[in-house]
Amino acid sequence: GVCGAQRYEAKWESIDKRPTPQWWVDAKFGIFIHWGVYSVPAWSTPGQYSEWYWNRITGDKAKNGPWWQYHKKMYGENFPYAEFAPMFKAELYDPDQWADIFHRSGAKYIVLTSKHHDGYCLWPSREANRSWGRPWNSVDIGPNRDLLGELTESVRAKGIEMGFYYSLYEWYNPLWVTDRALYVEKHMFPQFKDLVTRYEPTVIFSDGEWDMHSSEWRSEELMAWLLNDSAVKDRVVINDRWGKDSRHKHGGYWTTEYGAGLASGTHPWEECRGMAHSFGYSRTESLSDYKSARELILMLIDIVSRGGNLLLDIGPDGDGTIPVIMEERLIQIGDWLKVNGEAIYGTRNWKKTIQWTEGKRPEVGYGQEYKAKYDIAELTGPPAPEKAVIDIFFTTKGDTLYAITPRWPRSELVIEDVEVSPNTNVTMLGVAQSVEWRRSGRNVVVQVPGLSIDEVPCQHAYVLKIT
Ligand code: FUL
Repeated sequence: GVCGAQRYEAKWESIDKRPTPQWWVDAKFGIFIHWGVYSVPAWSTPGQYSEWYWNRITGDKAKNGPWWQYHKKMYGENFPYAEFAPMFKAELYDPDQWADIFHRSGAKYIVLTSKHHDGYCLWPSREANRSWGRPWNSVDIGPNRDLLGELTESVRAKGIEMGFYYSLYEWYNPLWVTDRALYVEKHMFPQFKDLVTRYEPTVIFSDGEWDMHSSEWRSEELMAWLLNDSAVKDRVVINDRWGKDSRHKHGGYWTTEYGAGLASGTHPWEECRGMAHSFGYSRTESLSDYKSARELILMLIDIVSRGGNLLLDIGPDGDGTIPVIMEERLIQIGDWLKVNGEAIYGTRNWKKTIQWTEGKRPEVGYGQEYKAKYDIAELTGPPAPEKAVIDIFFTTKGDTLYAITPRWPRSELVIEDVEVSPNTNVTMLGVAQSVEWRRSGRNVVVQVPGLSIDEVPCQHAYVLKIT
């Protein structure tokens, strides 16, 4: 290799040794975007993914299930999914406005669906048209715009990293259905290389690892190309969804989905989920399905305190607008991060993390759990005794410990088992006045500043910085 440049072999053994680029581990908060032809019907049964519309109507047809019933009623039984493509107009799409919202949310990277399982591409992919035998990308049918290219430019102009979700497989691609080896060779390989070469994404969120033996995907070969020979080889971050059943085994960072995430940051990981129950926009969801700003902010804090990243999804409408509730939630998270971002970005988990492993957490999921634990207890539970040790999330950076409390602390806050020195200084982020503290055995007792309601630095959670 040139000047000792690292080269990877086309083997997971070799690829798995590649460290995740640090920018991503430091970034902590990204925005996932599921947008495509499915954003036209934008419909799901309760709790289901709207981006699966085509697959669900197909599956429901024989048994006259709810997805098929809806489709038949709205569009008629002879209306093929492909007919949604000309209806996907994105007529109000303003990528600069999207990028502005993303910037205000405090997110450091974006992951857009370049192509979901329906095979429709948001950039002018020649391979899509060729293997489908009809226009099947956003330049040739529907919006007549390079939706992905335009967003990439606007997002980068804001200093935010741009990445793509890319589904290896496509439910009904004619080539996939007839000859999988040829699909990989003539469709997937050139298409993926075109995407990477043209737009130079710094995150690849691969998906769709089902249905074949790992080796048939030849994904080790594709990754060796990405990490050795592409323009983004040094900066690009990859996830773990490569090959059949590879999650938490191969590739880069580990992914969880509408899950609890992992217990600690010993291996880079990221939890992805929407603000309600779907990734693609579902018009059937109402306010009560959406997480509150408080729930989302606590979710971010919790994940980061366990060394993970949050990739929070939005589902734009087929008309190109971001539903206002999603916009508002992003801005609310950004407002919190403006004051407290230093306790999130670039941090690592502390020695003490809450030991939740994926699947071990209560079924109810993050939002309701946070509600039960913090909000409801706060409103209806017995008043916490003075000097009570309350739930605290921790992050660290260098010699600094950040203690993040999910409610305004009582007059004294006890933080257990902290190393301090006589030079230790304690402040609260966003508060000018200094914070008094004292040792008590192995604990630090912090005297919380007495602020009036208009003096508190933010809502939802407060950060004590112990240096
Ligand atoms: C899953 C997909 O099937 C979902 O539709 C969504 O894209 C999620 C992030 O990954 O496996």
